[in-house]
Amino acid sequence: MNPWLISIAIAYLLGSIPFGYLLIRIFKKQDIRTFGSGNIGATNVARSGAKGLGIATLLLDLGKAYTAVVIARHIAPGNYDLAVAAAIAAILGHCFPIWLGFHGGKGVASALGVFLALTWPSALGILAIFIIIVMLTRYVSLASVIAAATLPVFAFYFIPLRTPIVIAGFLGIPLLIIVKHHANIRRLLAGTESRFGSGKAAA
Ligand code: NKO
Repeated sequence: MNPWLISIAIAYLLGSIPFGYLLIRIFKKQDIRTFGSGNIGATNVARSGAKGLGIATLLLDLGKAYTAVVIARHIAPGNYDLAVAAAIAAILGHCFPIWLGFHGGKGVASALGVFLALTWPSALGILAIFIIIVMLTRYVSLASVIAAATLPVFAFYFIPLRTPIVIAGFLGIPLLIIVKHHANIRRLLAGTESRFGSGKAAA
């Protein structure tokens, strides 16, 4: 079978596993999409009161995306374009999962996973920026948007390849994350975004 097809299919399917949704469904018998921001990501799972499940969601969403890229690299060693294509497919799976009517998460933890596998120094760079902004502002969404926006700066410094797929992945994934935060950005501008740990859940 074509290595591109199989890598992209595996990556999409792995990415589309909605861990936040599943953990809350299984352990709390609730639908996370009816709570807080309505997002299935780690932040909203933690916001719902399930701190441990929030951490589990972060690790599982990160891990599935990391694994998708590692599998692609095993299928076609040395083919960085194919690894980036698998990264894009994993993020699309997370953001648009077939199982939830294509209404998925915002891609933050998953993106950290794929970039750890593709260019770990860049991933550590955006993680540092993310942590600093959360500590300063307690807005996870603001930290996610700014970390996403700075990813291309790190990536184009650390990685040598400049093919169309690499450029599409390293610009397209951050762009998708920012677009997925459109409601958060509107709340940030209006001053109504909930701060992490405040107990307030913006709808
Ligand atoms: O519920 O809309 P919400 O307030 O939940 O959630 C907004 C939030 C959505 O994302 C998440 C995942 C949170 C993961 C938290 C820690 C992971 C460290 C992230 C490092 C930065 C990666 C940035 C992406 C780069 C392309 O935003």
